[in-house]
Amino acid sequence: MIKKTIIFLFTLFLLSVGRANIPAQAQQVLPDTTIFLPLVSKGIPLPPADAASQRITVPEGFQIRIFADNLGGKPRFMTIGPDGHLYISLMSAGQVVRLPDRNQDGLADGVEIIASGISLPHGIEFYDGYLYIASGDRVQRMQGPNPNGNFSALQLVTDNIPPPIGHSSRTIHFGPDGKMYVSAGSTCNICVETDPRPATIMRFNPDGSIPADNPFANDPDARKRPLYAWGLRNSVDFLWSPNGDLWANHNGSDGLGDDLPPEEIVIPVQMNKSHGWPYCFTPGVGVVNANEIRDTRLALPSGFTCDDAIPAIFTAPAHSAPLGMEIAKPGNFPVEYNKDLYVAYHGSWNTNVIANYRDCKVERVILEGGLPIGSETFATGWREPNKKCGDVSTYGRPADVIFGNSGEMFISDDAGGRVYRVVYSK
Ligand SMILES: [Ca+2]
Ligand SMILES: [Ca+2]
Ligand SMILES: [Ca+2]
Repeated sequence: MIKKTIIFLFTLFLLSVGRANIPAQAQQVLPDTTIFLPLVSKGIPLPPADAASQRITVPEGFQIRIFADNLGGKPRFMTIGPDGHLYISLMSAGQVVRLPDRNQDGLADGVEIIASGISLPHGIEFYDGYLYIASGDRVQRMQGPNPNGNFSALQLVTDNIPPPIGHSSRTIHFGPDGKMYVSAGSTCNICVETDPRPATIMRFNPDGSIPADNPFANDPDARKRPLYAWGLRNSVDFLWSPNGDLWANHNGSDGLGDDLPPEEIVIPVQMNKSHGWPYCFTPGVGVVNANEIRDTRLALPSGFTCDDAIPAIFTAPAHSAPLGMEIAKPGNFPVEYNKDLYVAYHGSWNTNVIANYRDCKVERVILEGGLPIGSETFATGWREPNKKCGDVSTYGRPADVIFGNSGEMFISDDAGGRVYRVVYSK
C-alpha cells in the first residue's frame, strides 16, 4: 500500500513537471502537500541550497532559501492574498506585484504586475474583496482577484494622508473592529509638526470616510478627523496582539548618540493618546515597565508631561530600525516558535562605534501570556563583519516579515531585491 502510494505520488510529480502554465484552479485540485515528494520535508517544499542558505544563519532545524530574486524597486511590505499567493509592494518602482508559487516548489514562478504608476506604494492588505494599497499621500483599492487573477482599476479611498515628506512609508492594516488603520511617520527627525497627520496612526472606515467615534471626528480641520493615536515618530508597522491590543513599533530619533533613545518595538497604542515623540521616549532596553522620560531638545507643550505618554513595553537598542513585523502562524514552525512576534530590523547607518552597529536581521520577540518577555536573533548574516547595514558590501536588509498559509515565513529585502522563505524541516 505504501509502495503504491509512493508510485502514485511520484507519477503525480512527473505529471506536474512542465505544467507551469496550466491555470491555478486546475492545479489546486491536486494534493498540495505530497506531489513534490523528492523535495518535501515534513510536508513543505524545500528548494536546493542557495546563496542565502550559505550565508544567512537561522536556528537549528530551520532552512532559509531565496523565494524570489532580482526584484527591482525596493521590495517592502507583503501580504498573502485570498488566492494564497504572496503580494508585495515595490516601493520605488511604484508597483505592487504578485509572486505566485503555483507549482508549489518553494520558489516564486515569476513576477506578475498587479498595479503600477503608484507614488511610493508601501502597505498592502486584502479586505472584503479589495486589495488596499497605502502610498505616499493616499490609500487606493482594487477589487479582486477574480478567478483569472485579475483586478479592477485603482480607485481612491482617501487622500486625507500627509504628503510623503521625510518618512514616506505608509502602512495599512484592518483592525478587529473592521476599521482601516494607516500609519504615517514624521516629516523630520525631531520637530513640532504643523500638519496634524504625520507621526500618527489614523483610522478610517473601509470606504475612506471618518468613523463617528474617532477623537476628532467632527473637527473643523478635516486633517485632524482621521487621527487615532500620535507621538509615533515612525511606526512602520503595527498589528493586533494575541489579546486584541493594537501594537505598533516606532523608529526613534537621531542625534542623541549611539544608545538613545531606545528603539520602541512594542508600543501598546491607545486611542486619543500621545506615545511620546517628539518630547519623550521609553527608557531602558528589553522588557520595560517605566514611564517615558524627557527628550530635552524640545520644551514640553503646556499641560503635557511625559507621564501622559503611553510607553513601550518592549524596546531594543537605539537605531535597530524595526520595520515590518508579524506574529507567527501555526502550520510549520515548532510550537515554541509559532506564537512569537518576528520583526525585521533594518539595522543602523547612524551609530558610530563598531560595537554599536545594529545588525540587519530578523528578531524573534518571545511572547508569553500574550506579552513580550525577551528576544533573540532569528535570522542574521546580511552584512559583512564590522560593516554597517547599508554599506555597499551588505548582501541585503530585511524589510518585512510575514507568514504564509502553511506557516512558512517570508522575509522581504529592500536592499538585495529579494524575498526569502524560511521553513522548519527537521
Ligand atoms: Ca514555483
Ligand atoms: Ca514613546
Ligand atoms: Ca506586518
